[in-house]
Amino acid sequence: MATALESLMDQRAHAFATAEHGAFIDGAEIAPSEKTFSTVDPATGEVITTVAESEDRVVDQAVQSAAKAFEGEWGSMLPADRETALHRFANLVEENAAELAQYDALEGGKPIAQVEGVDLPLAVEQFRYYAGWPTKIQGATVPVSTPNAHVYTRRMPLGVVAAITPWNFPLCQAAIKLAPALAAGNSVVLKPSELTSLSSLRLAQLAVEAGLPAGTVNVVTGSGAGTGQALISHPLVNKISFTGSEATGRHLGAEAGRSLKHISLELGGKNPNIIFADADVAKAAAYAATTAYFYSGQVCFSGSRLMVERSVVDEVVEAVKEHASALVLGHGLERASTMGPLASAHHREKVERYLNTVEGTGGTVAFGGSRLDRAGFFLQPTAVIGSADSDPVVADEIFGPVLAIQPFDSLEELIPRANSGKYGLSAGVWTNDVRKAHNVAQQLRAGTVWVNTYADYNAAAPFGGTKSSGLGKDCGPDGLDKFLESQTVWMSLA
Ligand code: TXE
Repeated sequence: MATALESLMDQRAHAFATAEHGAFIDGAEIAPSEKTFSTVDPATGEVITTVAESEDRVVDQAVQSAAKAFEGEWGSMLPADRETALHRFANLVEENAAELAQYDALEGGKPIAQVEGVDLPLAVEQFRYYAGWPTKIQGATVPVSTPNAHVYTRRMPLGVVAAITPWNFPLCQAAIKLAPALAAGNSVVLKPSELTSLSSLRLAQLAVEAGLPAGTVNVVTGSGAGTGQALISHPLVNKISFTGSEATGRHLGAEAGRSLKHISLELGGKNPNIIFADADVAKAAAYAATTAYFYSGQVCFSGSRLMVERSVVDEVVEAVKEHASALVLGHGLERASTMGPLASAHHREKVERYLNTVEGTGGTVAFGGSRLDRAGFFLQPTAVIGSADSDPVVADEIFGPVLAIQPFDSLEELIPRANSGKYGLSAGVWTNDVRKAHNVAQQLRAGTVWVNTYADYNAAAPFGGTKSSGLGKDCGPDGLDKFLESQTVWMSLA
């Protein structure tokens, strides 16, 4: 196994990936604690290495280190110097992109070409975009109706941020949290998913190399219930920034309520991608397939619910099937792969449980639905058709390569159906009628609507959900704002 991996990775990345790892605190990785867990290559099921399950005392050490940086060198750094440090950080992520990409391709089972082409540029873009902000964070003078008063506000960082990330975009999600949190002047303790620790640990090394003072970025590895829980309940943590499941998001929200911490949540989605008959159907179908199977459907804004005007359903299903059959399923580190495995054995079983409900509830598996006859947690690209809006395969976030296709007959019928789910993260609309496009976009309860495109993402454009998809936006000024708070100063001029 070691030999097979060796041939797929460069020497440096292989050595880092297969070394034992501990938490990263105060500028360096510490020796792994007594309690460790194994990380697994999802494309083979084999163990990659062991990583520390950071206990309460290690989490405390990381939070204390972040608090010290916030109250010390990092917190007092001039805005222009913070910008310079963040630009250096962005440059280092870019310079080390080829290495970083290997960690997410290995642990996440993601096709390496896609990690290099999508995740890494998005991560660099986050650091570059937010690196420009520190010198532009401004308060305001306030026109109060009080005689002889001069009132102004200052925008201030929150302090120590707990950043908790999932396994589907490990490096990218770390960047989406670190870049605005640091630009605002906070320090961070990052807890990556226990499935994907490597890129976050390497990112912390690059932060130090970029000149961020020790303790500004710390990483605690470990489980959600152990390490994660210790982090979110630590009294010195003032803000929780979370991306992950709805269930964990609700749990963290309750914890934030108990201890009065700031919180932002980017949770799941079941995103209606709507194709009208007057659209460029071939283009719409190609995008529909791409977004449904990209990273095996393990994307919060995956176009996992495809609603198609009835007259073009057959054409769309045929085109999606053709695209699916052209996908090359394989190890993330093999360049020919265009679709990888699911993230874990446990997760594949969950996806399969959804598939098992289809036939009993009136739906049909149009194609796919089986495991591959090989090691690893692979599942064929799959489509189901004919399931009702309330069926689990349509209503729930499956987070797998399972596209639920549903015909519709009229605009009047479509809107309430598309809005019927509990999520409201994103949606797609395909039509050549510009009035219809705007009308539908405005009626959809979704944080982002893409028209005649899908899944575009940029650090400058706010992204985040309504309803059960979360609280607060990533990206753009909104993404920065949630890491700041106002202080109001009243001064008497009498
Ligand atoms: O998520 P969890 P899981 C959805 C998707 C997927 C499902 C489960 O539907 O099938 O969630 O994935 C940490 N205190 N999304 O189980 O458990 C955990 O260690 C502190 C959508 O991986 O929410 C990890 O770092 N932290 C999503 C992170 O939370 C805790 C992306 C996410 O894990 C914790 C991923 C606790 N008590 C999954 N419990 C998206 N929005 O893109 C867990 N964690």
